Amino acid sequence: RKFNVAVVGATGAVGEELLRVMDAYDFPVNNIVPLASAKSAGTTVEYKNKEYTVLELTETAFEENEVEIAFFSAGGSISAKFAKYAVEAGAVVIDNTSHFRMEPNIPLVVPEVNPEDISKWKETGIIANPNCSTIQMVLSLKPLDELYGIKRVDVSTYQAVSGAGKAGMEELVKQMQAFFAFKLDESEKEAFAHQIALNVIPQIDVAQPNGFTKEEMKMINETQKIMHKQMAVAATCVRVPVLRSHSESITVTFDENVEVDVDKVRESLANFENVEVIDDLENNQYPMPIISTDTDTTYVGRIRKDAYSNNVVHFFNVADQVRVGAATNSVRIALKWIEMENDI
Ligand code: 11C
Repeated sequence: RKFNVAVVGATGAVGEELLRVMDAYDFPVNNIVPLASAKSAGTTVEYKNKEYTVLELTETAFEENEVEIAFFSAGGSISAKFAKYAVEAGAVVIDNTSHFRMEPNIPLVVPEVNPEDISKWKETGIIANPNCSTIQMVLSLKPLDELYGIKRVDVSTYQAVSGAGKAGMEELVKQMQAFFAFKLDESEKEAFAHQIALNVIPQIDVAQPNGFTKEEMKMINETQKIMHKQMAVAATCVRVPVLRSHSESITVTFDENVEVDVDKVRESLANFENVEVIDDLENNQYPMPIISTDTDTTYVGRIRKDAYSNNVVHFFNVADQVRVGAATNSVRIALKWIEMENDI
């Protein structure tokens, strides 16, 4: 069975990647329906060497094109307004924005971690795709929670500019070009509050009343929802001048009586689906953004036991923000949904 698939936000960084990932995964496509704002309508996108004209996103576009699976990646306000029309047309919505994530009756899914939650899609017709920095973190937390039981997670992120879409990537490239032309002007910035070239910015998204940022609260709340566990999480999210892979330094505190065996930690991570361990410090081997970029794998390394507490382990992980953190996770959700709900 093949499906009519809409991509809302087809001309954005994630939309374009969705088409590439669907192609790579041989997604069962009957027809591609690329949808975007009136400004982008009429342009074309490519899927499997065939051109598709981008259509304007309207209330009736899903019904008119008999859409069965709708990927949304055009910002929260677009999902808020248009997801219901896709659902009314009979489609399952896989939403890559933060708009529906914390609604109790909407599943928030990383298929390797909580595939069982997909079955809840029937209640609303919507499945939410988590925030990119949450996805790569829970992919490494799940095997460790199964191994020992996690009590607390402390994470600092090093997030790529792709998290701010094409505009973020263009801003870094422009500022680097200006730097090498001796013309870098600190005032020339739009995507970020400060110059990002040759800098790091310890703020992603807006401030919250508790002193955390919205991005940090997403990592806390989404992790608890996906893991079905009220584990303590503290996050510090930082933007770095990297193009499209997020990195994370993670400290996990297990239940009090646990004695961490680093070999077992390494083995459980290495055996987990779509996670790969690169961990040979003496030979300078560890995960880095240049390794994960353009891959569908979350890489983990620098695994070490805490020097003071037996129940604490530290490690570093990286993953491609546009793929693992967005497009690939959405496609994996859709493939799991097809498998679970369509007896294929
Ligand atoms: C960033 N994590 O790196 C953000 C981008 O909730 O889907 C993704 C925002 C989201 O800037």
